[in-house]
Amino acid sequence: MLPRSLIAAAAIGAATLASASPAAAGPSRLADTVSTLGTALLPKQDPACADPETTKPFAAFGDLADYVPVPNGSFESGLDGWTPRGRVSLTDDNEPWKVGGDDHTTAAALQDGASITSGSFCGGLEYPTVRMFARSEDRAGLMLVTVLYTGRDNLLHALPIGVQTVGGKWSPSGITLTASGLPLLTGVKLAVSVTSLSGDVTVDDLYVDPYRRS
Ligand SMILES: [Ca+2]
Repeated sequence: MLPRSLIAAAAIGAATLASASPAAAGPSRLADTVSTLGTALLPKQDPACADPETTKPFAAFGDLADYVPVPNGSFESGLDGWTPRGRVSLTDDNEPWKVGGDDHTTAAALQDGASITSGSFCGGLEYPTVRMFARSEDRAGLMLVTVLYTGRDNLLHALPIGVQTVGGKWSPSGITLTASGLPLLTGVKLAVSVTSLSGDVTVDDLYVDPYRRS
C-alpha cells in the first residue's frame, strides 16, 4: 500500500496532466509510475550533501544557473544506476552539443509509456529544477519529470514537477519550477524520474538545479 504522500503526489500529478495535455496523458499511467518509484527508498538528509558541486551546462542557451549532474545522466555508462521500466534502450544519438563531454556518444530512448529512475544523489530541495536534452521520434512526444525525496516525515515523496512536450529535434527541455508550498529541505538526497507519456522520447544529459528561486 502506498504512503499517503505518494497518493497525494499522484493526485497532484493528475491535475498537472489534465492541464498540460488532456487528450494524450492519463492519470493512471502516472499512478503506475509513482507506485513503481515507491519501491526505491532514498536516504534522507545527508550532511555530505550540503554543498554539491555544480556546473553551468545550459549557459550556451542563456541559462546561467548552476546545476548538479544526475549520476550517469549522460548515459555514457549505459543504464548503470538507472532503474528502467518498460522498453528503454540505448542509442548512439547523443545530444549534439555534448555538454557532458566531447567524446560522448550515448543517449537513452524511452518507448511510449516507459520510464527511467536515477540513483540517488546530493541536492537541495528548495525549488528544484530538472533540465535535460530531449527529442521525440514522433515529433509530438510528451514526458513527465518527477523528483523523489525523503521528507521530514521519513516517507518517500514523488513530486511530479512538470509535463513537457518534446519536439523532433534535440533541444534543452523547458525550465520546470515546482509549485509553491513545498517543504524547504536542503542537503537531501534526490532522485529523478522521466516517463514518456506519449510517443517515443530520447533523453540525454540530465541535471538538477537545486537553488533556482525565480
Ligand atoms: Ca550522452
